[in-house]
Amino acid sequence: TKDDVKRFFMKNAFVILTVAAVIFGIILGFSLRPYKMTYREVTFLAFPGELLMRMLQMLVLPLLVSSLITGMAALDSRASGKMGMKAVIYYTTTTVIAVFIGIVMVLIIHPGKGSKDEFTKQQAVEKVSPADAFLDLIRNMFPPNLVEACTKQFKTQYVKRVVYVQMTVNDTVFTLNGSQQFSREEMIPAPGSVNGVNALGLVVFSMCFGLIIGSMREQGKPLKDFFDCLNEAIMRLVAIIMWYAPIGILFLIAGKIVEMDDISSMGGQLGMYTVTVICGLLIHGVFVLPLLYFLITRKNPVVFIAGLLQALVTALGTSSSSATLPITFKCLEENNNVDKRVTRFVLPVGATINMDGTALYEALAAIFIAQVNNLDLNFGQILTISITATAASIGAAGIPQAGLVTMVIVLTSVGLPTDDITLIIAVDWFLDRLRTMTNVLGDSIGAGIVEHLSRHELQKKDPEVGNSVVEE
Ligand code: DAS
Repeated sequence: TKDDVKRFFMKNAFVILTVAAVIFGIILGFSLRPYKMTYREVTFLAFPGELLMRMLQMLVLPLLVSSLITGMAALDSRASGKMGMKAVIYYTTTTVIAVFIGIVMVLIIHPGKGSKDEFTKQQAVEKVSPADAFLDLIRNMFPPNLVEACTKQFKTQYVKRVVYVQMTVNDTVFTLNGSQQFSREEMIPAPGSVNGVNALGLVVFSMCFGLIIGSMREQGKPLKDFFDCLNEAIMRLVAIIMWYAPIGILFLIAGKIVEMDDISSMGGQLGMYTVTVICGLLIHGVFVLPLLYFLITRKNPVVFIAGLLQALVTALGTSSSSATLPITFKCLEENNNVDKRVTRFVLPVGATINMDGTALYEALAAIFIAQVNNLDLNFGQILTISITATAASIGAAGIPQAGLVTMVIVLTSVGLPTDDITLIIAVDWFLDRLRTMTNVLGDSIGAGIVEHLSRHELQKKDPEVGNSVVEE
């Protein structure tokens, strides 16, 4: 009947609009390609998409801080300790599985044929020794002071869209678009930094701060209520932005399709490499994660993933799991009814350090580069790659092409030429979107699994009525 259709449309409006946006974005993109638009015209075309990115990025840090603080304050230290342990075990397990899949796929398909002649060398990438990259990671967990964490601009330039014109590696000077000069800090996103701000530091601080407020009980209530209210206000802002998201995604995708190189320019090896990455991400995202969800929760993973469609498409459009975070919250809490005390705790941490897609990709790409250089890696080197790929994915920020940059750690750990990252940059804008979708899927399924495993603790305490039993 008419109101059935109306109800169906309202319930699934976002999904329908977003999928339609992707389809129209692709159609618009391919219909504009023959006009060979200039860089400026493409920027104008993608402008509505840029606005969506900025709106979401604007919300990420207040959302991350307020949700983590309220999430931690809602749980007592024992419950959050247990939940944190389950989350860390899930993150480690799925990331190791993802790395294993990446390595097996690249060894089986063997896309690298030991020659580079078909690749057009574009630019070199700055050498970063694994040691100082790791130190950066640890250092960024403890910002010198909160103001510094919030304001210290790492001057992070998203490694995206701009085409490297020439990069001299020694004096680490980068020239982009033929004019601006950027220093190392500006080009290599500090591990865990989002929008130029040290999200990793804020995650660590917010978790500790939230736990302390929770332990202060009545005395901490004003602050707990403040952050609860802040979180609620931000989520209402997200609800408004979600109506704009389909428009933004349409133009993001159209702009990208107009801008991308001719698919035919992708040489045989690069084509096979792309196929290998896609196969690896599909096995992990379509098979491993849903199976894990089903085995642990005994619930239908298809229904759970259908509720995430809006977030997955936003990840596809923005290629940033941090920018997608607000939408991921909405999908999990409203479509999949995951307990807020779990999402507020697991999602911000997951979006910052749990990146299965990135880990799979970095291990796979490193071995592909070895194959292209005709280097046979021994078991020890492959083990080193799997460890550094896991660490690099933890260090990668949830911003576009962060995984491409932290891959420098993986390559230097086994003495592979970091310049060869340029061989895969041509397809990275596309593969980044797929691995970001895998990252968001991994975080979301993690929230579902952690909620299921913590259902006993959660039943004892209900956030609506605080930690005490219901007043008579
Ligand atoms: N784009 C990153 C993210 O947002 C992933 C990556 O670069 O590997 O998750």
